[in-house]
Amino acid sequence: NEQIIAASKKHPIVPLDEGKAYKYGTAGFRMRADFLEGVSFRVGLLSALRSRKLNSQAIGVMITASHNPAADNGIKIVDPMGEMLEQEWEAYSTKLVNCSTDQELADTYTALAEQFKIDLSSPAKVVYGRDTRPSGHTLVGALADALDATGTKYVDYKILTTPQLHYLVRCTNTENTPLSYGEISEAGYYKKLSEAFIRALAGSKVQGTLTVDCANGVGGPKLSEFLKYVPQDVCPFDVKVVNDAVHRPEVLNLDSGADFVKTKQRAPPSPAPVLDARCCSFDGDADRLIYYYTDSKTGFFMLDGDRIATLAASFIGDLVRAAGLQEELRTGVVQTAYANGASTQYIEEHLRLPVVCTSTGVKHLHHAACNFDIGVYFEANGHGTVVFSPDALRAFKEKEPQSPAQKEALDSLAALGDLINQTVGDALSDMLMVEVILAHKAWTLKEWSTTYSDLPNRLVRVEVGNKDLFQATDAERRLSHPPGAQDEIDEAVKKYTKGRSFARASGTENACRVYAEAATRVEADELANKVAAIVR
Ligand code: NG1
Ligand code: ZN
Repeated sequence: NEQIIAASKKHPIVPLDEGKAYKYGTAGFRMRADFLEGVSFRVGLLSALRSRKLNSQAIGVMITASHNPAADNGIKIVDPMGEMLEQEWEAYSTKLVNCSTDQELADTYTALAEQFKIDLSSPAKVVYGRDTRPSGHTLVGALADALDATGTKYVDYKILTTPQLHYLVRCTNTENTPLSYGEISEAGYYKKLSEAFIRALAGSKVQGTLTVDCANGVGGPKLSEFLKYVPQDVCPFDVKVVNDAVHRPEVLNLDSGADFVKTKQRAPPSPAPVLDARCCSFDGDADRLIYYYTDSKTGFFMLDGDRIATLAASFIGDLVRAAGLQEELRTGVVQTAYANGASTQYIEEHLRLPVVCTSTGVKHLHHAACNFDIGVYFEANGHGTVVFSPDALRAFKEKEPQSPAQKEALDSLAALGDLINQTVGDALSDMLMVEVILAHKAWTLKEWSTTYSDLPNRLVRVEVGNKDLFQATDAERRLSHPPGAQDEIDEAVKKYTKGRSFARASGTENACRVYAEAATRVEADELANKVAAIVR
């Protein structure tokens, strides 16, 4: 305890304004970086406890603020299989971070250890990485001091994308087991992906050039590194990496990246859009992906998370049938209420696959996807992946094929199982998946975009006095509080053809969000405004 107190003095916590507290939110602790040094130290203490609680398995810590401005940063904890921290422990980290003195901090740490019967002399291990933000350097210093003070072993992987850190955590904890996930190194990640990419293409060729906007974040240098692992003679893959100025931290996420493209509904101004070029954008820590192109007649067209989910579900659904596994394996798609209604209808009626709707936040989607043998999940903002159950992975490798076509389908499925990051949404891995599917179908983005037409929709942010008054049920599609609000919304929605609308409190901002869709642009806007007025 003496050691913890002494180390903590070097990384004091910044008191917040009266009535405010630090909170482990949807994406861990996230705010202006100057507040985070003490937070990082305390997250180190918590990770050490969590590792000891889970039989000395390695815990991950990622330092990133994703698509947020360069002056922000964030800290989140990764559980042993590469999944998000268990929800109950979010509350313990919030508690530890909000201790007001070093003594209270040491006491709370000891009390948690006692509560969970943690042997503080047992081994503990933490692995961590950070994005390209300059503030990350100080934050990992504070983290390492906490790990030293608690006798925890650690590996500093330096600069990584968020999904790379998730990968490394899973590899570390599955080494030499039947669940082994890959070589425990950044190079191991590239080798696994490039090898699976070539296998999944199975001779199909990627057409034309792909331009990848990396939001001037960590995805740029990592994508360039990955490309060195793709032998151009075997597998020609023409990628133009743009917006990769990581040596200029002030331009991180500035007028670029997946969040810019999705919220502004236009291509990054730089480089100047080239007509019909196949383009995609990563976000600042490379866990979100959005595709788009600019057509000479119809202008900008975006293929977001909903489109990626439908593309993946359609391709994988066909493979499962071709492999004769449709009776054995349950395939499904998980979305949130923000998914365009046309995409849901397309999946249910055209692809004939079940759709599950969950609350906002990737951990909810991931969890629901794991209830399927093959679970495709994406948030509309481009964060998502496809998860395969152990039964599914076994079937791909062990089922006896009855024909060459069946063998081909099984091999493709096995390759996708290796290509698609099983721990978390991964822009690089998802991009390779999309490229494989487009190559197999010999589709351009235009052909992909004609599978269904989005319903016109509008998302508005409504400032409210106290957003906590707005409580939602039914996967956030209905308001239970304040009383009467939902009845008013229902009345408004009834008047519109194909109308759908809901309001909920944001989990990341102090505001409510209203979403509306309807048969026409005018109606969608009108409905959104009406519901916003009900909430305001
Ligand atoms: P909130 O603020 O709870 O709506 C937003 C995004 C989510 C998710 C989280 C975490 C929308 C409508 N919501 O959540 O999709 O990505 O941030 O980053 O885009
Ligand atoms: Zn991100």
